[in-house]
Amino acid sequence: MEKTLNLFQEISKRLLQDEQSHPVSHFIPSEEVFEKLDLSLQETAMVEEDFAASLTQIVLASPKTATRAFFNQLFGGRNEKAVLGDLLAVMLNNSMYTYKAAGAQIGVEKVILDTVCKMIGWGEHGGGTIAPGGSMTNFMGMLMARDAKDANIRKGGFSQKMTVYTSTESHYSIPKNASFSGIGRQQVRYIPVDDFGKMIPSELGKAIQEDIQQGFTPTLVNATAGTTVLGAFDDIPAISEICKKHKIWLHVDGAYCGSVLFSNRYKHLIKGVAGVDSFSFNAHKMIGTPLSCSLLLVKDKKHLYQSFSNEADYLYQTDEDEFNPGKTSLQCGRRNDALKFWTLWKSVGTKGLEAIVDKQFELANVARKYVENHPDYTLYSFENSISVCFNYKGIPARDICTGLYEDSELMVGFGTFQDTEFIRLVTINAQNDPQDIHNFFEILEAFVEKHALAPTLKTS
Ligand code: ABU
Repeated sequence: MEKTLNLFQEISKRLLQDEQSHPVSHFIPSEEVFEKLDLSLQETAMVEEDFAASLTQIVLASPKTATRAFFNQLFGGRNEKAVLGDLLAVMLNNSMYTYKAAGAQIGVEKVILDTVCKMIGWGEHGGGTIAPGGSMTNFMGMLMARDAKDANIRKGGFSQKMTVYTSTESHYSIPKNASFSGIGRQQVRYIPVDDFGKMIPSELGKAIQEDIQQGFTPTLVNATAGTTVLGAFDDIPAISEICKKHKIWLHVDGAYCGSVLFSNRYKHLIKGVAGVDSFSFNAHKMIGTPLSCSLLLVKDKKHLYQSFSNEADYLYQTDEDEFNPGKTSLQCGRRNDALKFWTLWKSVGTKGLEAIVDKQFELANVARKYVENHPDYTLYSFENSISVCFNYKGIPARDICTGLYEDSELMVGFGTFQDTEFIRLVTINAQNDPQDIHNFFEILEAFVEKHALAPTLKTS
C-alpha cells in the first residue's frame, strides 16, 4: 500500500503543478479520446512504470475543475481539508448503513445532520440523510410527499392521480423523478416565473385549484433555492401558505444555493425554510466539498422511515434505528459522504463556512459590476445570485463558450431564460479572488478579438 500511496502523491503533485501552467486541460474531441489516451484494458498485468505513466496521462488530460479557469458548472475549487476527509473515507471504506459497519462515521454524519436541522430551526423530530446528488435528494423528497399523501401506496400502489408543481426554471430532475415515482411526467405542472426567474405564487394557487376541480390530488410543490440558470430563489413564505391551505408537501430544492443557510447575510433568501416539509442542499456546490455531498433534511424524520425503511435481519443486527441509517436511505450500500464535510466544518468552523458562502456573492458582485460598467456587455441576471449571465458584443453565447473550451482557454457554459441565450458565469469557487474574475473577462475579450467572432444577436 505504501508504494501505491507514494504513487498517489506523485501523481497528485504532477496534477497540482500542471494546474498552474495549464489551468484548462488540452481539449480532446470526444471522438478522439480512445485514440489519444491509453484507456484500453488488456488480459495481462501491466509493468508498474507503464501503469503509472498511463494513469498520469489520463489524470493530466481530464478536465480541471479546481482551477481559476473553471466556471462551467455549479461546483469548483478544491478545499484541502474536505479532500483530506474524502481520501480518508476511501481508505476506511465504511458502508453507511449500520453502526456496526461504520461506527464513528455514523456519529460524524449524525452530528452534521442534527446541527443543520437546528440551524434550520427544527426541533428533535428533524432528521436527514446524505444522498449521491441533488436529483436523488429531490427524488427522496418526492417519495416522502407521495407516501405522506397516501400511505397505502407502499403496499397497494396508486389509487389516485397525484400532481406535482414546480417552476419552469426548476431542475430537470423533477420530471425524471415524477416518472420514477410512478406519479408520471404528465402530472408535473410547470408554474410560470416572473421576470426574475421566481415562481409566481398566484399561478401556483390557480394550477392547484384547477387540478382539484378536475379530480387530481395535489401532492408536492417543489420550490427552488437557486435555479440552475439564473440562481433565483422562489418565495418560500408565499408558496408555503398555499401548501398549508391545501395540505400539500413542500420541498425546497436548494441543491445549488441552499447553503445560504450558513450565511447571516444571505440566509434571508431562504426565509421560511423552517416551515417546509423537506429541504435539500449540496455541500459539494457552495460549500466546496468534493462531489458528491447532498443533504436531505426533513422536518419530521418519521417520513424517512415511512418511505425508506425495510427490515433486513442479515443487515441490522445491533443498535437502535437512529444509528442504523440504512433504514432512512434509498440505497443499501452507501459511501461515506459525511466525513469530507465534517473535516472542512471542523477545521474552519461555522464562521468559516459562512465566509465561503459570502465570498461567492462578493465575486458575483465583482463580475456583475464589470458587466454593468462595460457597454459591450448585456446583463441578464440579478442581485443575490452567484450566476452572472451576460452576452458580449451580441456574439452568440455558445460560440464563445465552445470556442473557449476547444481552445483550452476557459471553461464556462451558457443558459437560456425568456428565449435569450447567454453566458452563465458561476462564481462558486470561493478560492478565487476578484482578480480571477477580471482575468476571466480579459481572456474572453482577447479570445473574441483573436478569432474575430461576429455578432449575430441583437444587443439592447
Ligand atoms: N445539478 C447540476 C446542474 C448543472 C448545471 O446547471 O451546470
